[in-house]
Amino acid sequence: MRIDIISAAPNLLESPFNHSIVKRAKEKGLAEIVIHDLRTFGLGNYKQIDDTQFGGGAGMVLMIEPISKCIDALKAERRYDEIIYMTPDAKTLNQSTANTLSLQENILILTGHYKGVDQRVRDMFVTKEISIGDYVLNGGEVAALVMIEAISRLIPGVIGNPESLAEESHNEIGALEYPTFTKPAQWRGLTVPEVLMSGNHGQIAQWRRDEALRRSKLAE
Ligand code: 6GU
Repeated sequence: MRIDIISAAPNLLESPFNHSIVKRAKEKGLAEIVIHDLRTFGLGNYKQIDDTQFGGGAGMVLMIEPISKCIDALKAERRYDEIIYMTPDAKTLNQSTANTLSLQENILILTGHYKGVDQRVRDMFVTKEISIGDYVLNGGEVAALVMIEAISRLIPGVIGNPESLAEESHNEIGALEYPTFTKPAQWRGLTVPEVLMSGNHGQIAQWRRDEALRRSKLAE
């Protein structure tokens, strides 16, 4: 899978891609992530990328021309399955969306800054708009990182044991994960549920289902 990101703050993005699960996906040749500095496509000597909005009002708006130049150049190289605009005024990312995106070949992510982008960018280029929750971040970069981490670990082959994906929180049954324990069995008087040390796999599975459901109810 190839992920292109267009950003006005590219240095915010670089470090996380060289660590963690995203790094693993890159090293295995399963994900390629390319960051494009919007400023490179800026207008004039000052490489302008934003301007005040028509009609007045606070905040600068990212202009359509630098963005269109960048997107046109990328689209000339390959076909994109989705062109995603990260914005708080969109549908919230969930596990199902992450799953769908993890199966795509090429996605292009546009991260907004300041007061957003010229609406015509959204109308002309963007095929999907995604938020990561009901709060406002200063730019879409951190939101893009969150989404890319959620996607990367789902790309087939990135995680060694796919069972851990099927079992984890927020998969299709909607139940949260069951509680987990490791050694020591006793720690400052706190013990581990007896059933987990019983060796009875049927009872263990039943206990885990019950606990997962109990947690899901508590989280509702
Ligand atoms: Cl995608 N962008 C910004 N700027 N703020 C957000 C967001 C995105 N998702 C939640 N808050």
